[in-house]
Amino acid sequence: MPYQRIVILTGAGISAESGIKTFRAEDGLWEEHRVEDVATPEGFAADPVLVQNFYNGRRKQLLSDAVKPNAAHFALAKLEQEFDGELLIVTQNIDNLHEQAGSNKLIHMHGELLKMRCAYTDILYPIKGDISVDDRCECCGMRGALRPHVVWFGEMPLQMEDIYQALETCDLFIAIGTSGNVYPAAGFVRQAGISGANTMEINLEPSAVQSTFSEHRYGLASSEVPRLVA
Ligand code: BJW
Repeated sequence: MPYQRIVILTGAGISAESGIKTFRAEDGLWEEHRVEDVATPEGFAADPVLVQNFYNGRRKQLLSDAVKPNAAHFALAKLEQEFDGELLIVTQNIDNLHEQAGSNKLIHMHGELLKMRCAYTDILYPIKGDISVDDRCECCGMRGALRPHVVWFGEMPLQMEDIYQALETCDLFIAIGTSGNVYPAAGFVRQAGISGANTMEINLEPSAVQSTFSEHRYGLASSEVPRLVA
């Protein structure tokens, strides 16, 4: 590969073939729930039971035997192992399928489904099962202090400094399975382009920011990603 520094942004589309719903498809998560109700701090404050149940359901699905990494996740893990230069995956997904496939250099910019966070101390806790609003937080002993470790609308995504630093020095940027509707992630291609990187979109269909990419490959992530890294 004629590249030294690669940044790969992944979105819900890469996990779709693993059985995890995307957000904006006709049968997507936002068809079943109003975004404002389950993915904003205001929604959580108004109805914490609804929000905890929404994430409990998604956690149960992620932990079920039916959900496994697919060929696209495995191809990226293989690329990381075999690539001589630096490779960073920035995922918007809160599932752990990249880790399960073997990727190590990974930033979860929108958080992680299998962690909770104390709203007062920011201490993180791994979780395996359901969380109830009545559960006590270990660090402060308060009920209702634990919230999903996810980034909701209006909140700052995680590790932004690390991400922008990588974007400023990368020579290839690839976005996989993301609709390009949510910022700041949708703006990463522009930043990478300014840095002089080649930019490639891999998606089922043109994204909202498709015109910003220099290359496009449209199809299933499980076919296009292994083909790219072969
Ligand atoms: C396949 C496939 C297959 C299917 N193979 N492909 C106006 C302008 C600009 C910004 C704003 C604005 N007004 C408000 C904002 C900011 C706001 C925002 O972007 N709003 C927009 C709606 C306009 N953003 C924020 O609030 C963010 N914070 C922020 O901006 O802080 C301030 C800041 C300032 C300066 C610098 C930095 C920050 C926070 C955003 C948090 C998003 N949170 C969620 C929920 C996370 C937890 C959870 O999972 O529940 O993150 S929302 C949801 O959308 C989730 C996703 O990560 C995110 C992106 O979705 P994604 O991955 O693109 O999924 P889909 O469903 O949209 O698309 C899937 C794609 O895959 C489709 O295109 C399919 O075709 C494709 N596909 N199957 C290949 N098999």
